[in-house]
Amino acid sequence: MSAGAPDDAATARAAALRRQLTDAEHAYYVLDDPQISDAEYDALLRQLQALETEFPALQTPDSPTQRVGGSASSAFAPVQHRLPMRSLNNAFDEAEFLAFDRRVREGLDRAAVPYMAEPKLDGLAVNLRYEHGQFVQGATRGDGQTGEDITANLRTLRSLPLRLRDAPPSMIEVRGEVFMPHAGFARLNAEQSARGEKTFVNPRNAAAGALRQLDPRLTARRPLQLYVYALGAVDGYALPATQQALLDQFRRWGLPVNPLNARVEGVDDGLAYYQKLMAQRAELPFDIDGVVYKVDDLAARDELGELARAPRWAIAFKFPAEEAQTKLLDVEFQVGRTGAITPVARLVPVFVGGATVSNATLHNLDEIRRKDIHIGDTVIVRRAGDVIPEVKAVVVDQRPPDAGVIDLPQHCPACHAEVERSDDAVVARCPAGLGCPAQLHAALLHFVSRRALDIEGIGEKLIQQLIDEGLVAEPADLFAVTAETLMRLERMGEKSAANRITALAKAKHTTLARLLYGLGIRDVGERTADTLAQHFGRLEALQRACEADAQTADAEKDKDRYPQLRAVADVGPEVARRVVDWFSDPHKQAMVARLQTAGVHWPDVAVASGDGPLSGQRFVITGTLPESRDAVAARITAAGGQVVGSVSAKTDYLVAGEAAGSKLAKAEKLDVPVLDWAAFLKLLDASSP
Ligand code: 5U1
Repeated sequence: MSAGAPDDAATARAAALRRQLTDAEHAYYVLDDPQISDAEYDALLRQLQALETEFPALQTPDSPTQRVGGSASSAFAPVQHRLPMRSLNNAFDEAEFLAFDRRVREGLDRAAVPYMAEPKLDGLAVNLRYEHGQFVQGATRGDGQTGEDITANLRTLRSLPLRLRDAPPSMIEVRGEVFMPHAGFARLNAEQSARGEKTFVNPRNAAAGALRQLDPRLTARRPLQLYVYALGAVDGYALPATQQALLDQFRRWGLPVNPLNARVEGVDDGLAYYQKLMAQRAELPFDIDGVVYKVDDLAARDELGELARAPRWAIAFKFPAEEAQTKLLDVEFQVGRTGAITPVARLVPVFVGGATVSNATLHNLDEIRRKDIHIGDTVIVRRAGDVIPEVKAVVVDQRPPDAGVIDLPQHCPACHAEVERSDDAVVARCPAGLGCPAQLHAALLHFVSRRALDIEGIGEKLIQQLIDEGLVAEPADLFAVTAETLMRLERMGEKSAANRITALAKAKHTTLARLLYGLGIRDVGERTADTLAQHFGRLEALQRACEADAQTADAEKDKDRYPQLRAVADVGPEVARRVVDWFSDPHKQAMVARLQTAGVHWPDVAVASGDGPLSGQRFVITGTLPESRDAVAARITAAGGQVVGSVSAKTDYLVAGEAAGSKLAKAEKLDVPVLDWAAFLKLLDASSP
């Protein structure tokens, strides 16, 4: 190692590396436009570290190598805030939000007031002080007057610039929220449990714990992020006119600002923003618990003034709580369509996420052990959007002494067959198939469902009665049900019974994809069913392929197993095995034959000929188009193209209609060309001879 002074080349190289690394951090956290991979970033950082070790004189306080500095301390020094860090008043419903807007409009004597609407992050508020562009101090909110000095920990956040860009004022304090995104939280908890350490209940607690680490090296390992949203004390800076302009200025200084922030013109616009954000909430990469509305015009804020605790010019309109505490009364086991036996929590009813929840899924025994759930525990229940409620965590220190251990049952709770356990003993399965009333019930419900045979008017209760009366033991039996039977069982009127019989008759004319989905083959969802139908075109072709592939089940090499099924787009070895096993079972073969005898029929699907103008091209169809999905697929296959269910890097085009959702987002992410209806017709036209 050289202890001498750095030469010009080393100095220039260190400066270039520092710039590259800082630019990469800025691109990633502020512009949300990563320029280099994590591995490249790490390699550059190591180069800079090596240079700085060789020539310590090259080290600067704002070098990206200096994020983790100093040693562990025993306490955080108090920081007196130069301006109080106020909190926000809350609105818990629309009326309270409208009342806030009324007060603001009356206070300002204006007909409508524009606001900046910003997602309310569920993290920890911090105050960051920059002097002459350098980050010099970071503090928690504390009681609003006095916080704690957590500078060393905050320096480890790569989203926090150590030096501001673009001519910053001589002294400025910015305020924002430190939070942990979901992906990092999941990774952290997985690492914690792999090490046998305590997992965190939610990202907020994990973020709080990370910021309060006495050793900044520990904070540095926690995936924290920052968004800034307000100004504290400033010297030498003339305020812009609006919050929107202030946020733009923050961005120019290189500070990270939430891209979901938006200016709304008044309450109606504000409510639309709230609804839109709430709908996106489950898919966002971080937790939010509402929307903050701030009067956009900064001069108008002065007119309105502040109360001791919170400003008059802002409000947090909270989302309904998605988490609540309750008690786990018992665990019951439910048998699903494929025989999987899943534990379900019976809870003291609790209002959460806008609904009363008294049952929640516990997934499997592995999950129960990982979360350390016992009967009698106080648990945190989560319900987000349409997602099934789940027990997220246990409040361990409230566990009663007689809390009960949960174990899988030995026998199926529905048919008492001895259960089969997976090798790791965490999943139990009832082996009785349709002989188990619970599996039969679930299988029939699936068969009649909207995306399968779509038989209207046949619901859970009726199916249960038909099973109880011994009238149906498999899907084909449904077509033998008569109006007289229905009128007797359900005590329904003649007209209603006739409607159901008509629905059954109508459902007999179906599609191959719907049938394959409706059969309930494990791992064959709607997309796979569709892909299988497109690929084979006829049921007999699929059956023949399964027959041939069954001969390869014991092949030594993985790649020699199930070649015909694996030739289908999106079908991997596991799904191939499931499909081959299903069609090789004589009982299942007979079941399909009986459906055909009962009159269930479907047209053949045009199979990609492979030699049309679109041959070799893979299409995905999504959204509402002027023609039915089947018709669009037929156009594609007629031109030699292939229709697959899901968007991947191998997809050539996404044909997207109105209200396209996640597939469109994925295509855009993967740079898959997206065709609207007009562009699709143009492509077909251009391809036709
Ligand atoms: N997005 C956002 N969150 N949040 C929290 N803005 C915002 N403003 C706050 C708080 C406590 O306080 C204002 C009074 C600056």
